[in-house]
Amino acid sequence: MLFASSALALASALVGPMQPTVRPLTDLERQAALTLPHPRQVAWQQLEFTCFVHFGINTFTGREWGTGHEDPAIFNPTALDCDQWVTEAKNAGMKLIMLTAKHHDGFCLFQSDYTDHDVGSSPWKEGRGDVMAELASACRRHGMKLGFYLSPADLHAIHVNVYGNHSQPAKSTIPSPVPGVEHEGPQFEYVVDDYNRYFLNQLYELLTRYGPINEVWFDGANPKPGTGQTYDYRAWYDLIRRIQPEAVIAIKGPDVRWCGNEAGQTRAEEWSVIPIAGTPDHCTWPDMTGDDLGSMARIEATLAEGGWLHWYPAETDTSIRHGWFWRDEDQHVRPPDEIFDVWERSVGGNTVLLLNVPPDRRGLFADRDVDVLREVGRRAQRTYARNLAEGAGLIASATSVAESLASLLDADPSTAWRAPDGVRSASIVLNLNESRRFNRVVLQEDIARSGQRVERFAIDVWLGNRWYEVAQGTTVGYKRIVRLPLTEADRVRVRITSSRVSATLAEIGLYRSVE
Ligand code: FUL
Repeated sequence: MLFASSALALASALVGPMQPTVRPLTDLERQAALTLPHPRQVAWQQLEFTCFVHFGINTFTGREWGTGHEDPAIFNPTALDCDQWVTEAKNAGMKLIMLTAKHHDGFCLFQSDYTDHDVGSSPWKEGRGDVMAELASACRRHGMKLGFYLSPADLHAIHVNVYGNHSQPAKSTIPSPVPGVEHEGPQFEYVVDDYNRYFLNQLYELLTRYGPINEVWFDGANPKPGTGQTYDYRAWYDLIRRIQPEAVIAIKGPDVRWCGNEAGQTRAEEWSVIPIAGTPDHCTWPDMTGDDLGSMARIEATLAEGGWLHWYPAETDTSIRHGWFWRDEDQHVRPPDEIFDVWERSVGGNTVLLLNVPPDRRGLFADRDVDVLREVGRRAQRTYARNLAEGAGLIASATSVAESLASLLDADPSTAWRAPDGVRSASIVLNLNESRRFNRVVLQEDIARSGQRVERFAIDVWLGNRWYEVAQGTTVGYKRIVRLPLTEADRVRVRITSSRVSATLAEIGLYRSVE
């Protein structure tokens, strides 16, 4: 259906010329616009689509949360092949794979010197296998980035009296000495209790043995709260920063925020500049599940109570299956339409999509999951292969203080068009030279240099002899994908109707979806 069809044309409004906003700049607004990401957060955001791999003891019991009493003998994948995971993830367009190195049950998919509850005690490869090592070398072979999830909650460690044992913090060397094991790498000292020492030693193993790590993932879930165990997050973060400073620390950490649900829902307005209570050094990174996390009103209220502004972008984590772990042949696998819808809303909603694909008992992505991944990758690739605005003539209502207008079509989000300070609304007209049919508009901001500024925008098309508004939106951030009915026009106008400090955009794209 073309946009020009009567129902939609009637519903759209005639849009008049832009009036520049003349509200004076406040310090708070400046502070919000000047809150910038760390380079490691920019690099992470540019990954766009990443893969979670839930695999472990639960794969062999059919449970979502294990008990910690499982016998390592049940872990025995018959055909584990990390090259298959990485190849399929790569074909889907994913740029990082993150393994559940240890889930809440405490069983480790890597060879740990600090526990027997690991792959070393399993029959898989006669106890000499290491899933993290196999994944790391497959990632190296295929140019994929690597991350790991190390569950803070650990039921097995409760059973062996390491977790929640009320031990006193003691000065501890990391890596702690182990009889018969030579440690050659750097050493660190922390004053920590038994579980935090165990956890730091495992972090050390994961951070030093498997090459570059780009994401470390901690959650707040705990199947057995109330043991009195506390986590020394500051020591954990310190160790990660010292060994792998490029790695973002996600969820229960300062670099990447949980989107707030596991269903793939996204916010209409997604800010990466977030007001937090107190300073980042003392923040405990609580779950943030509300609709409004970063409006100016919220910033004002939080900062009035002594809060801080922090670049804290969202990650949308959801599973391709019903449940995080592979369970059985009948387990529901979400169809490509649904996953592609999540992909467009999350990648195109200023978040990174972390899609979980759980290997089966063979240690392979199952055929049904692979089919979905391939189809999602095909649609994303084909839909967004060619910007139909390429070569368009550009006219802006405001002069530019950054690079020229041409940077809007140069496929490089690190070059941007930006109006002078105080000009918070502006419009950009694209003259396409000929009629083009499109149903996706992609907008981007240069987050590395201008942070996140756009608060509201609208899109108009020229039909006959006037502009019709076809879409409205709120935030843009790293990337906003606007979905429209199929529209045909030779002139398109992007109006930024409100922004912080100055209107800006780094990229504008027009695309047509491929079924
Ligand atoms: C949660 C865990 O409890 C789930 O089992 C799963 O790992 C999910 C990604 O994080 O906190």
